[in-house]
Parts: sequence; structure tokens; C-alpha cells
Amino acid sequence: MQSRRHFLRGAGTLTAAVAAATVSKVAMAALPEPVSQASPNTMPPLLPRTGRPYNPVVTLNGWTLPWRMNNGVKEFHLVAEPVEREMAPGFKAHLWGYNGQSPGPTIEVVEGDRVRVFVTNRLPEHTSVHWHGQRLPNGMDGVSGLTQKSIQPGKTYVYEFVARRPGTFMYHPHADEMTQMAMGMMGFWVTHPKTRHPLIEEVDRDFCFLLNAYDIDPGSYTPKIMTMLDFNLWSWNSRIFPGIDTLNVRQNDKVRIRVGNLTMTNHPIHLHGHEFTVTGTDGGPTPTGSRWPEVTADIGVGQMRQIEFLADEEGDWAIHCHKSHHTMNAMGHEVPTMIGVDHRGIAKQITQLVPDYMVMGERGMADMGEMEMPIPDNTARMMTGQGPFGGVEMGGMFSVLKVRKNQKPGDYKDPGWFKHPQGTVAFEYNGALAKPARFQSKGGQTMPRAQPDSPPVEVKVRKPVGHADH
Ligand SMILES: [Cu+2]
Repeated sequence: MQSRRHFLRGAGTLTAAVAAATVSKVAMAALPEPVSQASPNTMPPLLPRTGRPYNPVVTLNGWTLPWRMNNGVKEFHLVAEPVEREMAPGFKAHLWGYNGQSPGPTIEVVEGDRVRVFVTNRLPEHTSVHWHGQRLPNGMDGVSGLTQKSIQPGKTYVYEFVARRPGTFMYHPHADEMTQMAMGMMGFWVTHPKTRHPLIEEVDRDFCFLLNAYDIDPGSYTPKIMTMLDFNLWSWNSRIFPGIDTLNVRQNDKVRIRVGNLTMTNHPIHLHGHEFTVTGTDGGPTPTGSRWPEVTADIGVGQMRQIEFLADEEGDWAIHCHKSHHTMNAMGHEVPTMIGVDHRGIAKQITQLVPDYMVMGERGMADMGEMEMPIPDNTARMMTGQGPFGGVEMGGMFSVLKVRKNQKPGDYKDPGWFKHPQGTVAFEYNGALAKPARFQSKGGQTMPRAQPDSPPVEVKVRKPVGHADH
């Protein structure tokens, strides 16, 4: 993690040069200084120095936008622009975002705040910003054509409204949405309660991230915007495992995780080792009578969910989307299943013609995690991530909740791998294996059959065997 000193202050960067070319200096003078972020790392919480106090959130692989107070109004400046987002170390994508990154910075305000957001458009096409879930005057809702003129390239628009109710929200364009969302334009919005709220608990750690998805061909940089469902990069805040930071907490912390879904499918987000309750949606805090414990919360398209739990179990706990293809990186999907198919003969023949030929998937796909096959430049391997016990064989929407006794309050540093107490790790059994007892029964069926049994078909299942016994 980096300190806030690492924030690039507008000037001196490429974006400033673009700004000078598109927006006049006189016009910019009245606006709050645009703040740009150059790092894809998780920034420490931005403690409020002006305005009403609140407990800030931590945006996973993201940051919170600083503001200025102007006669009691909280003023922010969002800059819609092309960005280069490092989606994982060694893999960069050309996206569209806000203030240097995709997603844009998190906006944090307090219930009752009057908020003014300046939006400068440095994209090659018009845009607008919709404030998802907010109660606001209709003309501030950001639907281009319906409630406002779209913001043309080089123009700056002003949105102003009171953040009327506390909760978990987001922002995204409502102009050429299919393109602009596929290119990564989106951001988080948190409205903190003004006073103690009966349905909003104080927590020790408050994380947030958006679910998003991209289709970037191996070796290329720009997402294919026409893809509807078959994405190859499933990301949290435009990061893919192992590029997604861990969620580091102290044992017995009360933890809140806020997740929004701006992809085109649902994502069942699953946490290991703990039960949680859904304490809020984009409609607000949930009534306590509607809460039940679960370990997976399905987050539908366009929805937001706030989950809360007591992190009382020490360890390194996986948190991930439960759709198994969403925990993989770039791969082709038109690949036949080869599990159990013996390639030995054919592989031998092919290698005489193509010396580098290799067989994939004969024993499952786990070999892909270790494979040192040449891949195009700027490509994320299908699965990767090295844990203390070997390859984690994951990609995409996967991270780790690290619960530690000695994590200091407010410290979000990665504590390293968990040191398991002796005798608490699954271990190899070295005793003798008994012959399997076969269950003997004719079985039954719901109704008598009209036709007699046909002769049985023999299905050959080739069980993998080690080399130890031959
Ligand atoms: Cu998913």
C-alpha cells in the first residue's frame, strides 16, 4: 500500500496536457483541482479533514476522491478519460475511467451533505453520470437525452444534490452505456449515516469494490465492447487474481464488505470460514427481521449488497465468486473435455511433426497453473497465484480474507501467510487402504417399465494411476 502522498496532483502529467488542450484555463480555475491516481494499489482510508466526521471505507485496489468545502457544499471533480489500468502485475488494459483509474475513485459523503460534482469529459465521445440509487432532483439523474444534454468532449457539467439517505451506491455513465461500461467507466459511492442509525452498525473495517468484466484477447490491450456474456476477465475493481489485494483484518473485528455488480451476469460471492448477513442493498439498510446468516450472497446485475460478519476465525480465508469460470483468467471456451482420454499414442505421432505439441487437460486442467507454455505479451495466465502450499489455481474474482490476532486496529498491511498451529492442517494418510465394500442392491424405480432391460453397456472409465505401483 502507498500513502496518499503518492497521489499525482493534476499538473505535470500527460492528463494535464490533454486538459489544457480541451478545457480552457479560465473555466478550470473555478473548479476544484482534479486529483488523479497513478497507482492501482489499495489506498489507506481517506480520513475526513473537513465536513461531518465519519468512518471511511477502504476501496479494494482503489482510492477515495478528495473534496473541498465551498460555503458548506462538498465539491468533487470527476474527470472522465481514457486510462491505462494494470489489471494484474504484468498485464495492462486500455480502459476508460475517471481520474486516472478504472473504476473511478470512491465518493464518500455523509447523509444530509449538499454535494456538487463537476464532471469534465476528456473522452473522444459524449458521456453523462448517473448516480445509481440516489434520491435526487430528476434533472440530476444523469440520463443523457432524457434528463439532461450529454456532456460533449471537452465540456464540464455540474451535478448538485443532497445525499438524502445513507447507504451503498455507485455511479456510471448513462450515455452509450454498452461501450462506456464495457470500457470500465464506473465508481463507488458511500453515504455514511449522520448520527447513529438503528440499522447501520459501526464496524472496524469497511471494504468496498465493484464487480466488472472485460473481454480482452490475449496479447491485446482494449476490451471488445460487443461481448455480451463470454468475457475472459472477471474482475473486482478492474483487477484479476492474483492482482486483487487481500482483505486484512484483526481477529474479532466487525467487518463490512460492500459489493456492486456492473457486469452482465450475477455473481454468487462466497466467503470461507465465517457466516455473514446482508445488512444493506442499494435500496438502503435491510430491516433486521429480514436478515439471515449465509456464506454466499448472490449479487444480481445492477445490484449492490452490503455483507457484515465478525471475523473471529484466524487464518487465510478464500473469498470468491462461486461460478467456477469466474475464477479463471483469459482462456478459450471451445475446448473439448479430455479428462480420461488417453493421448499417449496420438501425442507421440504429433510430436514427430510438431515438436512443441503438448496435451492439455488429460488429468483435469490443474496442469495449466504450472505450464510454462509461451503466451502472447500482455496476457494474464488462465490460473495462477502461488500460496504457501503451492499453486492456488485461481484467477479472476478471487481474493483472501486474512484474519490475524496481531493485526493492529486500522492497519491494512498484508500480514503475510497464516502460520497454522501445529496439527491444524490437512495431512496425508499413510496407513493401509481397506478393500472397498460394494453396496449390493437391485435398486428400485418409481414405476414399472414397459420394455425389458437392454443388455448393459460397458462404460470405460480410465482411473488415473500413479507410477508407484508399476
Ligand atoms: Cu462471478
